[in-house]
Amino acid sequence: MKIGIVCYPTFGGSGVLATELGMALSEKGYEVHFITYKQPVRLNFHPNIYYHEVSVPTYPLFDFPPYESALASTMVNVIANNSLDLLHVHYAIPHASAAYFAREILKKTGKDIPFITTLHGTDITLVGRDQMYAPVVTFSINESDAITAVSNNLREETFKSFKIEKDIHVIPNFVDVQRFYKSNKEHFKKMLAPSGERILTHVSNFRKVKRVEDVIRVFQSVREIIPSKLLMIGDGPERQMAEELARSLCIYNEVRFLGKQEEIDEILSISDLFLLPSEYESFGLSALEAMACGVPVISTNSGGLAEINEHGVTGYLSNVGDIQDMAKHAIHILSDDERLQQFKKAAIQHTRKFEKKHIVPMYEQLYKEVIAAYKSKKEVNI
Ligand code: GMT
Repeated sequence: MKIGIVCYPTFGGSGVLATELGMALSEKGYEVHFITYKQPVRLNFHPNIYYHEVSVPTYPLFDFPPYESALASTMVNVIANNSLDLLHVHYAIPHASAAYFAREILKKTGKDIPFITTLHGTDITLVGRDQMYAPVVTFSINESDAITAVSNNLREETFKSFKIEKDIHVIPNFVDVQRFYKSNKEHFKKMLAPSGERILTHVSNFRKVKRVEDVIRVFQSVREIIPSKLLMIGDGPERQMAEELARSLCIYNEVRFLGKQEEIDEILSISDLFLLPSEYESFGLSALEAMACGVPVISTNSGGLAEINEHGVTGYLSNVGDIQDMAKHAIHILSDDERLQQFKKAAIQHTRKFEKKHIVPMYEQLYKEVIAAYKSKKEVNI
């Protein structure tokens, strides 16, 4: 089977998941064609993987270069030239509408193929809900040959916010446990926490929805009781604010801003606790990756987080903005070695059901069903 994958190539969760999925499929013998404007960050070489770059020619007339048209045209060319069987787009905007456009263009040549849209979160909850985008998002989701969402919560949110006329399949995100596991990096830990301090970690794209200010404030309360260090991984619009806050609270020396990192698994391996106080997470892939490395999670209870973080078992859930509650739970876990070990073990155990080997076959099954249904629909229309 030949599959086209369209995603954002950046450090965001949707791009990471799409890349991991494409790599997993290529290892299983599928031919996978990535169509993006830049090489996805986690994309490794594999003989079954092809990468097609979307280039957007500019012209002085264009204040806004027409990316969606460039993407749709690239999709048309890649599908036709490589005889793809299916297109799988991750993140609705503008990937689903570009896929619809490409499919309709290809119908004229008889080379059209079905497309699946996977909803990831902010495409529905933030961007998608803006009335500006609603007509196009609703239409292109409904025109998809199948729709998937990464959590039950996102499925419900989508039905609440848009007039969706089809079912939405829930296929949760997955983690590659060959890469995300607790490895021995004690020498590295000693460098960052020379006096045996506990290490708390946050990974995100530092957008407002992540509430990075809460990360700093929770850490401030924890370190008053427990000697600890905070590692801030990632970059984005709220980073400067977070750095200034850490300075103004006089804890800057205890906080390391490490920027974007590719070897996140190594950093997670030396971490004792993961903080994710987001306003909303459809899923929280970064928390799942942390748990796979044996790191308990302190998160909010918003969105799909309760579907991956089990309260009192793999970590704790608090209301959005309840810094005191999050700090109380963090201190509870970190203040007792035995308890910390118990949470670490439970975190690893809990990630088992989200392993790549269980989730990727769910996509494979859907691909087969969608291709078969599309073929028989085409035959009826001939
Ligand atoms: O918010 C991000 O970190 C980026 C965003 C994206 O689309 O790239 O992540 C969304 O998709 C991830 C993968 O499915 C989910 O794990 C994140 O929870 C989700 N983010 C939000 O819902 C805010």
